[in-house]
Amino acid sequence: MTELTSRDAGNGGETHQTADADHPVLTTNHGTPISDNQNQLKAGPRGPVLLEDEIFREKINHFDHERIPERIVHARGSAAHGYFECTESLADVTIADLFQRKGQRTEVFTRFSTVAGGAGSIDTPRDVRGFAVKFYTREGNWDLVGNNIPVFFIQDAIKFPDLIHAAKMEADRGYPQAATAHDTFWDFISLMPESTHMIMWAMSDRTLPRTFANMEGFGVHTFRFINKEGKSTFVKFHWKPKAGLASTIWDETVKIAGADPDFQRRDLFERIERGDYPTWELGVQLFDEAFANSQPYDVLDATKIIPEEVLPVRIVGKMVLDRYPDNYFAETEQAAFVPSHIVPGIGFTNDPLLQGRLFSYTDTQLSRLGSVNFHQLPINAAKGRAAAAGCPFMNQQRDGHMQMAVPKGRANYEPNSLAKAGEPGGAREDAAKGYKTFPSDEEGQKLRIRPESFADHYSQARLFFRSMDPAEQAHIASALVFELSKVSLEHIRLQMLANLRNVDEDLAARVADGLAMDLPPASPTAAPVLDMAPSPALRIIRGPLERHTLEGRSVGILIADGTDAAELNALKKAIQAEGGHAMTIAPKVGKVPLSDGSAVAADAQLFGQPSVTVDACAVILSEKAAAKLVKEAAAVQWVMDAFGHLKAIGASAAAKPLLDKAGVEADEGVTDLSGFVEAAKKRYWDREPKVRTLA
Ligand code: HDE
Repeated sequence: MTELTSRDAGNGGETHQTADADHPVLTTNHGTPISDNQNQLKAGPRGPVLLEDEIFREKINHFDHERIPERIVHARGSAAHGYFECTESLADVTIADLFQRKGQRTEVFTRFSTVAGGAGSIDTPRDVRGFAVKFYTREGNWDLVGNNIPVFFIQDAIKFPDLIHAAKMEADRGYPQAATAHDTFWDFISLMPESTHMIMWAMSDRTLPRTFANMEGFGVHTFRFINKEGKSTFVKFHWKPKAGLASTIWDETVKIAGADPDFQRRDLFERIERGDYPTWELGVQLFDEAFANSQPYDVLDATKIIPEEVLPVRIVGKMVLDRYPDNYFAETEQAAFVPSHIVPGIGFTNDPLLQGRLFSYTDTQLSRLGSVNFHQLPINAAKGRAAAAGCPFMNQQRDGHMQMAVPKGRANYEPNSLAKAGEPGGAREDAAKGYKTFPSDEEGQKLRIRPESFADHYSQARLFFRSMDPAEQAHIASALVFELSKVSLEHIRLQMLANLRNVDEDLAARVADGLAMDLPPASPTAAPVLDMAPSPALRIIRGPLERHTLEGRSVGILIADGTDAAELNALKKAIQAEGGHAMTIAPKVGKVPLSDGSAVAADAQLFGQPSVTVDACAVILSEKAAAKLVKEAAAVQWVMDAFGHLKAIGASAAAKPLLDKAGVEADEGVTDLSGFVEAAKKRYWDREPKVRTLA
C-alpha cells in the first residue's frame, strides 16, 4: 500500500525546501532528522492531528518558552561588540591588566538601554540611558555598568525598589509605559530632595540623546584603582563620544517615537553596517583622600559629580564598537552585567548605592536567566587567562540548572591531592596574582544612618542648572512644565515648586508660570545651598563636546519626478566627502525619473521617513513636482518639522513654494544647495524662540 504523505497532498509543492549538498538535514533538538516541517501528523489528510507528533510538540513546546523574564529595569536595550584600546598606560596607579600597555586591546560587549520601559517600548522616551560595558580582560570580566548621566536619583540602594515602582507604569492602571510624566513618579521625587540634582539632568536634553553614539557614559560611583604597592587611588570613569554630544528636541523626540520606535537600535546597526563605528574615549578622574576631603560634598555620595573644571578628565583609552551581535536573544538579551564582576587592580568604595548594587545584579540574573550557571552562556563567559587554558573558569563549583560543562575527574573539592598537574580539578589559589581587596580601615557602630556629609541636596542641582546654555535652561524649565502638567494632583506640583526654589528662583518662577500656579514657600533645606563655580563642561549646546560636523550624521534629500540629476549627484558626493550619510526620500521608492532621463531608486518613502529621522534636510524638486507636493501634507510636514526642529534646510530654487507653504523663514540655516553642506553641520538654536514658546 502507498503511504500518503503531506507531499502528496494539497501543498502545491512549493512549501518544501529539501536538504542537499549545501543544506544540511533539519533535525529535532535531539538530532532526529525531520522529513516534513510544514504539516502536523494527522489521521488522514483531513483528519484530526495526533498527540503522538513529537516533532510538532517539541517545536511548539520550545516556542512556548522562548521568552524569558525581561530585566526589571533597563529592559529595552541594544548592544554591540567591539574593543577597548589602552592609549595611555596606568601601570603607576593600577595593576588592572587592561590598563598596563599602550596599544593593548581588550574585547568588549556594550549594551545601551532605557530604564523605565518594557523590552518592547520605544527607544526615545525621556529617560536615563544605561551604558554597560563588559570588558573580557585576561584577568576575568570587568563590568562597568554605568549610565549616560553621572549622578543618580537616590543615595542609598534600599530606596531603589521604591524609585522604580514609582517611575514605571502605575500599579492599578498599567500606564504610562516608559514615561516619567505621571503622578507616582513625581510624588516620589517631590518627597525625595536628594533626587533634585538627577532631576535637573533628567529634565535636560541629556535624556533625549540623538543616538547612542552621541552620549557620554559615566561609571557614576567613586571606584578605586590599586597598584602593585597596594596603594589605592580613587577613580571616576567617563566615556566621551567621538561623534560628539547631540540631543533631539522634545517635539522631535515624540515624533521619532511614532516614526520609528527602534530609531536608536536601527542607528546602531546601520552605523556599524556602514563602517561608521561608534567610538568613545575613556577618561578617568583620579584623586586621593586629601582631595576628597577638601570638596564641599562627599565622594561616596552618588548624587554628586566632581566638576571637570575642578579635576580634569584624563583620557586613557578608547572603545570602538564594530560588530553587531549575531543573535539578539543569545547575546543582547542574555548578557548579564554585574557591577561586582571586578578584576585585580580595581576595587569598590563604601558608596551605599554601589554596595547595594553589588548584591542586586547577581541576584536578578537568577530569576531572569534562571540558573546560577548564567556565567556559562557564551556572551557572559570569561575569555581571559582561564579560557586560554580551555575553560572560561577554573573552580570546584558544580551542577545547577542548565549545567553546560562536563567536568572530569573526582576532584570537585579543594584542597585535594587527587588532581595532578594539568588535570581537571587541579586549580589552586594564588596569593600573589589573585584578587586583593583594598584593606581600608573600617570601624564603627552598626547603624541605619546617613552621614551628615550627604545632607546637601541642592548645591549641585543649582550648579548644573546655572552651568547650562540659556537654550538648555529653557529646555529644562519646559520639560518640568510638561511633566508637571501631566501630574494631576496639585499638592505634588506644589511640593516640586517648593523644592525647585532651592535650586534657582528664576527656574522655579518659570515653571510656576508655565503651570499657571503661584509659587509656594521654598521647602526647608538640611544644609546651606552653595553657589559653586559653574561647569561649562556640563553643556551639550555650545559645550566642549558639541561638534559641527556631518561625520556620522544623516542628511535626507527630498526628491521626486524630474529632480535635477546633476544637483542631486553633486550634493550626494559633497555630503559623502564630509563623512555624512546621504539618504534620498521620494513619494515613490521604486524608480524616480530624473531631469536627464536617468532614474534612481529612492532610499526611503516620504511617509515612512519623516524629517525627524535625519539630521539635516535638502529639497531638490522640479517646478512641477514642487507644485504637486505643496498639496501633500507629508511633504509640507517634512519641511515644516525640519524648520521647527532647528535643522539646516537646503533647497533648489524650484522647491521654494514648498518651503513657503511649510512656513520656512529665511535664516542662517536656510540655504541654497551650494551653501547647504556647510550649513548642515549644526542646529540653529537661535531659531528656537521663533518657532516655539519655551518656559
Ligand atoms: Fe542598575 N540594575 N541598579 N543602576 N543598572 C539593573 O540588573 C540596581 C543603578 C544599570 O544592560 C538590574 O541585570 C540597584 C545605577 C544598567 O543589562 C538590577 C540600584 C546605575 C543596567 C539593577 C541600581 C545603574 C542596570 C536589572 C540601586 C548607573 C542594565 C537587570 C543601587 C551607575 C545593564 C540587571 C544591562 C540593571 C539594580 C542603580 C545602571 C535589578 C539595586 C546607579 C546600565 O540588578
